[in-house]
Amino acid sequence: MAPAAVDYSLYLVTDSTPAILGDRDLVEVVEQALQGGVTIVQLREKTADTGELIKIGKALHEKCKQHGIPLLINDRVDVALAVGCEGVHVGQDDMNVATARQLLGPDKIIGATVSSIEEARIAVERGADYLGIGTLYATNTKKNTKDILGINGIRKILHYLGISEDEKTRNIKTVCIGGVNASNVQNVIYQLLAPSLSNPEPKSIDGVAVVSAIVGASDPSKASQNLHKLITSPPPFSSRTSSLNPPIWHDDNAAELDNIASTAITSLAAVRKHSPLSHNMTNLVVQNFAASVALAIGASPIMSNNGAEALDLANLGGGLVINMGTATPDALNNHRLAISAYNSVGGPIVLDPVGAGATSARRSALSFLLASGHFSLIKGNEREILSVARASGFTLSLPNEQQQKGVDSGDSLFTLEQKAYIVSRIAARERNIVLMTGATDVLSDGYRTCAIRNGHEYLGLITGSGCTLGTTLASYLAAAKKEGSDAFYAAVAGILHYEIAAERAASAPSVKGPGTFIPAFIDSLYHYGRDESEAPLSWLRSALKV
Ligand code: TPS
Repeated sequence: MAPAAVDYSLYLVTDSTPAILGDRDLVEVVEQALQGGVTIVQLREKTADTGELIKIGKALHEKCKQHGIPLLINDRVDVALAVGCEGVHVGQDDMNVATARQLLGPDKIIGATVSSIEEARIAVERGADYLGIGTLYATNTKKNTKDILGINGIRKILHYLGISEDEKTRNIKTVCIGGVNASNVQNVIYQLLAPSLSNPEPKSIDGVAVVSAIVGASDPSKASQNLHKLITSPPPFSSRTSSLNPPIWHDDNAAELDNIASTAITSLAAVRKHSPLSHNMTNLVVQNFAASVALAIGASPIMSNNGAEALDLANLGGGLVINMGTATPDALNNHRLAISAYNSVGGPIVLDPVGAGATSARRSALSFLLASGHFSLIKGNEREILSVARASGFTLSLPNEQQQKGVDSGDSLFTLEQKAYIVSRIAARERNIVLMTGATDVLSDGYRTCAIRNGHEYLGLITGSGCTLGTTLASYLAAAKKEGSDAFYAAVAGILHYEIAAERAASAPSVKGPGTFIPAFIDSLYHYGRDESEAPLSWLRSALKV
């Protein structure tokens, strides 16, 4: 088999330690994995004698050949030669790739473990056919790994390879490894796919390599089959439109305004029709207010910070808001459980990285959350979104930036064009929607970017207005998912509902300031769109400030 023709998509690496294999026979476990659909196998035995290793290698090679799947041997070129299999995989402490190539010749497959750009550069230069990039996530299978790279670390190496002027470097095959399993594999691949437009990373990952998710599974065949299915089908959270509409920069684009107004009406109707669950993991300070807002817009609130019940709640088809207001280790653990629960059923998640740039604990909490799964929408003020940009791997340096104080946004650091650039680049990279709030809100899904100038200053003078915008957005996204409609327009519709209601409440005769604004705002959220049944489009059209 020519090295270039190899399918790296589901790469099995074996392990005979009792903690993973149990008392089962390795050859049988690999046979089951082959039946389940693994596409390449590596025999990795750190303790067996040479004779024993050759024996297992030959047995595995027979099985692999029956399935037309290549077998590689970890570290041992001599064993690969004795077995007559398709190649070797070498780690940083093993024989170097150039020597292995000399011994094995040009037709065998040689892979190398790399955890940095420099290691990747050297492995390609020495003639590797593919790179095993890791460690992605912390794993019990290999504790002595130098680096936990996370998605961003993998991206940096892919970026280096993808922009190279050398064709061999650009075309090198890659898999990532470390802690990959059924609960995160789709997210991993999704986040490491090169987007087709606004292409921040020019190179995609070619596959995932796993040890314990298959060898340690009670049914290795089913586990492989399931991983194979997850790898080859789009993740439930990928429901984005494929139409590449031009950016919505318009004060004067009447057709687009009508489109926004009419989708705002249908999105609102969908929220009221489905009354989706709005699951809030949020601060004690805002729970009461968030529940009232959810009820007023037509959703069904539940305030639960308990990760253990997140899967049951996710199965009810609603949306989740994660508010990073209290980023304690306990809270983060509950968040992680909830993220994987909602990701597993494709339920929308809104991340509100409150005060993300303010302390180093919050910065690491944000990185932890971003590494835990996929968010449908990330919303925050300028400084929070700036922290998201950094945590997502962008290097941004701004001359006049001060450290963030508290959770208030302070004066604007950016022009509108800069804001649009930042949100669209993060959205393209995270493959989601990013909203930067402020006097002008800017949101983008990486394809379309929109500025909204509705809202009222009183929103900045009450507690929890940011959090409850998150509540509103999660409800709109959940309703859009039930309808199968466009999440970006649903997010625009949610923002309009919230901000136009605020404008109306602020001008009510009873409102004298932020205190009296709160009850009027809840009334206004409730009445929004109900009193205008005669001409729904015209009232919205006149209220829009996009
Ligand atoms: C293709 N390696 C890095 S992490 C890890 C291993 C074996 C353990 C993953 O276990 N890339 C390739 N082959 C290798 N042997 C390595 C890297 C080294 P789990 O999936 O249980 O987390």
